[in-house]
Amino acid sequence: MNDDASVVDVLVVGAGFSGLYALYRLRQQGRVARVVEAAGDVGGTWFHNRYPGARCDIESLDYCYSFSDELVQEWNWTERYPAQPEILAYINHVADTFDLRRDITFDTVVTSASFDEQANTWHVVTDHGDRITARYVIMATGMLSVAKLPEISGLEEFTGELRHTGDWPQAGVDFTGKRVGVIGTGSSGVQCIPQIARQADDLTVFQRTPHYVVPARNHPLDTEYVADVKARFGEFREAARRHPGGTHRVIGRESALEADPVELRSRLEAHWQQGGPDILASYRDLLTDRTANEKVAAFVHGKIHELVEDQSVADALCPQSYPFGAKRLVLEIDYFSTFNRPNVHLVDVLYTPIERITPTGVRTTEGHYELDCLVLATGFDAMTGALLKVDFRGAGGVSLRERWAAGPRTYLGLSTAGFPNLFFITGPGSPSVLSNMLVSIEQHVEWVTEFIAYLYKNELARAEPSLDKEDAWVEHVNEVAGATLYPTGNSWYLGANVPGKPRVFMPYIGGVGRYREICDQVARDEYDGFVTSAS
Ligand code: FAD
Ligand code: N01
Repeated sequence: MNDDASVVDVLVVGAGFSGLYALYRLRQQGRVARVVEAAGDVGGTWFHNRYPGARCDIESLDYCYSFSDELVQEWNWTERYPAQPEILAYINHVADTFDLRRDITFDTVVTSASFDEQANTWHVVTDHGDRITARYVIMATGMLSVAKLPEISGLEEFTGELRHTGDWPQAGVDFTGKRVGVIGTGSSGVQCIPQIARQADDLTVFQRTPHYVVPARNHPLDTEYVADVKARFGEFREAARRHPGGTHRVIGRESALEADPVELRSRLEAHWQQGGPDILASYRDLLTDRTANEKVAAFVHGKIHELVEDQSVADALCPQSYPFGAKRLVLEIDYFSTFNRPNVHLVDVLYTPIERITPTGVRTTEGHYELDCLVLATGFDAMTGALLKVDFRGAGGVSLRERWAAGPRTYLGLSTAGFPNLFFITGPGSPSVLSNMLVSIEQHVEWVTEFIAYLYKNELARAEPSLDKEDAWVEHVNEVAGATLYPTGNSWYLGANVPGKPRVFMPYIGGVGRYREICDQVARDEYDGFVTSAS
């Protein structure tokens, strides 16, 4: 990093979808901005998660930027659910088109940041010892960017190839002729297992909790459909902005409790055939009423038993311990049929727990599995992981880790009291991971950069949320979550996958459209809830 870069108006951490758009907007506003990125290039999630089968579960025409009509018109998505290489190519295209790389420092990790109350600036330090002074810091560090290793002893002793899906090598991994093990059957596991099974000699899947999995029914996009959406893209995206999930999912108004059994089955079957996550919204009460939820759960269990030949394996693949949709619903391509292959074995480690990793494989209470490669599809320290990896010291030297010891506390998911001039993109307390992230990212980046422009225009040097507004928002986020079945899911939404992490439901379930209205109203009310000052 050169000296000119060490004093900036705004430091953006992370060069995924969020950080790139933040840089674009800040430049447009004439701000001196710099992005620092741990990876060697742009892409964020789509740079790091290159495992075979990695793919989006939001449709491509929704999962893209809308800020530039030229970009919308010139880029042609090829599939309903784009695969990782296509998404990464898109992000690279964006970085090239808008010449973004010249303001990004790669291969550099922000490690600490302390707020200087005299100067109202952040002093930021990187792992290379760079020191950057910034009036504002935008954390575009991702909600799913800190790979989580499982708490299993002996991991470091494994002498074969050990890989985490969230930190996949750029050169790829060749499984040909190998005995492979996969630990984890969430979205990443479900996506990579069929691909690895095709290549490897032998695949053992170590499953602790089965996830609810429904068909993706991915397909090439029809060019006429793409042309039609592009012709009315403004209106198309506006509908997503006002939608609870930031998509175009049709939300059922009826109750599953009142539905005639034949009608219920035919509606769920239609969703199953159409593929995608919309089955979650097939009835209005699936995520609020246990009995309604059990109807769709029973339907999915039936499908698993049809698709998997060995009925004891089918039984093991049926989730029983939490409601349908309370953990992120997973889309599959050839997942269930993979368990019909002779080279694939399911080990139910709920009943025969993993005791340890050995130099040559995995030992469960039942036996030892010899492996050449072990793939950890074990998820992420989600939502707070990347934020708390940085040693933030706010006003009065208070540590963010200490302030959030009982769980993250934010106002609107955008900012936290006591840490002035610090903003989060899709942070805890916002719709974030429960939404189409591209809609939420654009909304947050636009809101934060507008706020920064407002602060400069009004010669204000410091802004942070008031404690009472923050408390009220946290209470609201909890209250809305408490009215649903989500908190019963023992998921990473709650931090349940990280031992010792406080159990707090982190994303805001109130809906993307409603949330946008709240944020817009706050801005119209001269950033109500933020305490600002000139010096
Ligand atoms: P990220 O893409 O995570 O980028 C953050 C960047 O910050 C990373 O490159 C990281 O290296 C960098 N960084 C973090 N900490 C530091 C630090 N201290 N110093 C320097 N750099 C740092 N969302 C959807 O809406 N639909 C999907 O279908 C979908 N699929 C997904 C599939 C996978 C495999 C995963 C893991 C996530 C998926 N998501 C999906 C969520 C996805 O994370 C977001 O959609 C989006 O890509 C997030 O972009 P971002 O820029 O906010 O964060
Ligand atoms: O991680 P996960 P992920 N022993 O936390 C298991 C997004 N995403 O990377 O449930 C044995 O969901 C764990 O078991 P259990 C998406 O938002 C999207 O798959 O804790 N098993 C679980 O099965 C997603 O939700 C896509 O019992 C252990 C698995 O590891 C999020 O990222 C694709 C274990 C972790 O599942 C995270 O998904 C990929 C242990 N010690 C990711 N520790 C799309 O398709 C953990 N597990 C869009």
